[in-house]
Amino acid sequence: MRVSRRVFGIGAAASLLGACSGGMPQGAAPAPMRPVANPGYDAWVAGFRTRAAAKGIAPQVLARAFRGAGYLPDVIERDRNQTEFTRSLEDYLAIAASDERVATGRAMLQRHGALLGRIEAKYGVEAPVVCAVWGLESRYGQRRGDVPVVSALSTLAYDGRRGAFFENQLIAALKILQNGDVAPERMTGSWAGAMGHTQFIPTSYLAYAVDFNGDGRRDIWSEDPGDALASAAAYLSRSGWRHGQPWGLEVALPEGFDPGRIGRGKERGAGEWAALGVRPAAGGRLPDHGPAAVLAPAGVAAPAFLVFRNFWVILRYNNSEKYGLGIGHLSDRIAGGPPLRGRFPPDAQGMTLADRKELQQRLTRAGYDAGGSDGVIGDKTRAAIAGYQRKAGLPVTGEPGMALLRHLRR
Ligand SMILES: [Ca+2]
Repeated sequence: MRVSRRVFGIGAAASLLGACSGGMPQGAAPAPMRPVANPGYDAWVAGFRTRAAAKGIAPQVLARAFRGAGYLPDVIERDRNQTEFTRSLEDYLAIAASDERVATGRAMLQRHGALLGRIEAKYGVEAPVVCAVWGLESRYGQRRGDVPVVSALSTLAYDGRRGAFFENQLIAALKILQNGDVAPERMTGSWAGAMGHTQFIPTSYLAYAVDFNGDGRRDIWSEDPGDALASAAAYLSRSGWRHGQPWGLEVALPEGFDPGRIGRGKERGAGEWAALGVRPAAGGRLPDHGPAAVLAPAGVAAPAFLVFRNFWVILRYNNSEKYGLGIGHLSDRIAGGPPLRGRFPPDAQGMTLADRKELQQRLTRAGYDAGGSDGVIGDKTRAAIAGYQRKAGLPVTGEPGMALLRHLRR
């Protein structure tokens, strides 16, 4: 059964948003979502009960699942404001493979080495790759989500923007409850119903989740990450992952490389790419792992990648090239690899990543909370800029720029 999360469109996105120091206050967990009265929602639930019963959900399961459930306006608010789609590859990778996420990933690889080794032996997915999925999806279990899944999914199904999709997810969630894998009050997740350490949506859970520790329940919600990490490996394995093969690697494109050769569906062998002047960014010879595509999502003047079969397997988990590169690069870093060698060109404000980091560092030193210095300009950095501009008597725009950086350097 093929389960794509594309229609869903978040997956890593939700956790990345939460992890973005420049974009969100760090450490400050958002207030828990509370249901509000909504007669339209109540009428929808009444009709849904009939449809759910027709799909085999027992009345007592339905009754228990909806006890205390309700309409969550914050879920709709989140659904309408998904900035993740517009993040540049540079910002995305800066967040996905931040120093902190890499360091924690290396620590988790050590701490859970035995478990990850058993998972690799059973499913054939390398420990750093499973660790990277864990890191991107939930910050290694720190952001598993505390939104009640039945409330979230019923709110989105009632709202109707993608009503059929979310009603299907809601039915799947009720099947999970009916199976007895988890109690309703423990079935929490992201605002859009992605659950546990590896942020499975309910249909993915039904298709791929496994009971790795053998206690009779497929528990992806508990502190113990074993079932969840094995479930992610099972997902990749059944999507065609090949053990011992890399996802891809960063490459350097030759001067004048034809952009028409870039992208999925334009695969060539390593020898052909080498003949066209494509080289590993780290030097040496291109490895040969079968048909490979060149990707350069930020243009030929930015870091480029040669990707193999396993890259497209990652996209079965979450159908986004940025996500695939995020998982691939983070897994390489967790395994001890270096940062990207290529540089991204300056952004629309003429600033490089180094400029943006310096801006955040100088704002912090000047006493403003820029939300860290990851080089990603988010709400906190903009607020810090506005505060500095106000104090300095500059026009208050909240926008970064080289003139502002020069002002801070004085
Ligand atoms: Ca279990």
